[in-house]
Amino acid sequence: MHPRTTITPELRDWILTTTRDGHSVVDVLQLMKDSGYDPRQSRSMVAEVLKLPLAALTAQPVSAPPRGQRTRHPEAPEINVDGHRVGVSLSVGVPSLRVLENMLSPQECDELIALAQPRLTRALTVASDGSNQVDQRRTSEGMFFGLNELPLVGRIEQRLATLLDLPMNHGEGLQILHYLPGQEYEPHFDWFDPQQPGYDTITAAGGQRIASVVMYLNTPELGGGTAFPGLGLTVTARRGTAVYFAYEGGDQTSLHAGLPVQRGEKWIATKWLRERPYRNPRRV
Ligand SMILES: O=C(O)CCC(=O)C(=O)O
Repeated sequence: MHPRTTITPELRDWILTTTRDGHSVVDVLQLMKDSGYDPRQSRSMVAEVLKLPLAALTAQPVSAPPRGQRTRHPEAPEINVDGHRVGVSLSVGVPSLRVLENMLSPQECDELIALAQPRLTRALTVASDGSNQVDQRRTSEGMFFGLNELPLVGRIEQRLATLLDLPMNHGEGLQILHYLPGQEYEPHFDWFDPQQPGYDTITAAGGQRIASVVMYLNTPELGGGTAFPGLGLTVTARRGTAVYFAYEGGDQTSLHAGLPVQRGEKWIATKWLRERPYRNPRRV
């Protein structure tokens, strides 16, 4: 027997809407846990609302998946993602890193650049208090698309979601960056430092970042690769290719940098993925 629970109409609606929106039962249980619900009671309530046998939920992990395994790390040399063929040309174990060929078609790259160009402003970084700041370490220009803002953006977001087995709404809006000669992004981590005062604000929606995908929209004439100093690895920026890497907060191996462009220009689209569904009210 499991404990008797009272399910309010609001909670019933929320469970139904959240699962219909594409969240897994594990997500729902985690969100309830984050809101202070007792995990045993949550399982009973979700089982009742979704008319599932309680045993099916008890068998599921209620806590987050093991470190570094929240996204699927693509393994096969070539993967058919909803009719689009993505190749894996390089794999690293720690951090989990893949170089993905043909992540975007040449047309998709050109369209993203054309759409972003009129909306570019100086790229910012997230300050320790959670605000956005101008930062000498990041000298490019950029812009954000809202989640699923345009059919093209939604199609790319869905491709990433399928490839990495993570619902689309765990992604922050797609960011486009433009670098000119000499511009760069000095070595940094994409995860947020739990010791920083703004950590709770930054992670209130979506939790910690868990993976990044940097997609190259053009091929700079020289320079502009993405370097991983701890691995002695530089991923060459080539149109349509991407580098995906997964990490946990505090993971030192994911240190990376956008190297200075030496000749030509560099365009990238970056997707940051969160541990839970993310929605930025300012951008979506
Ligand atoms: O420009 C690059 O190659 C890397 C970009 C990057 O690290 C970022 O946007 O977080």
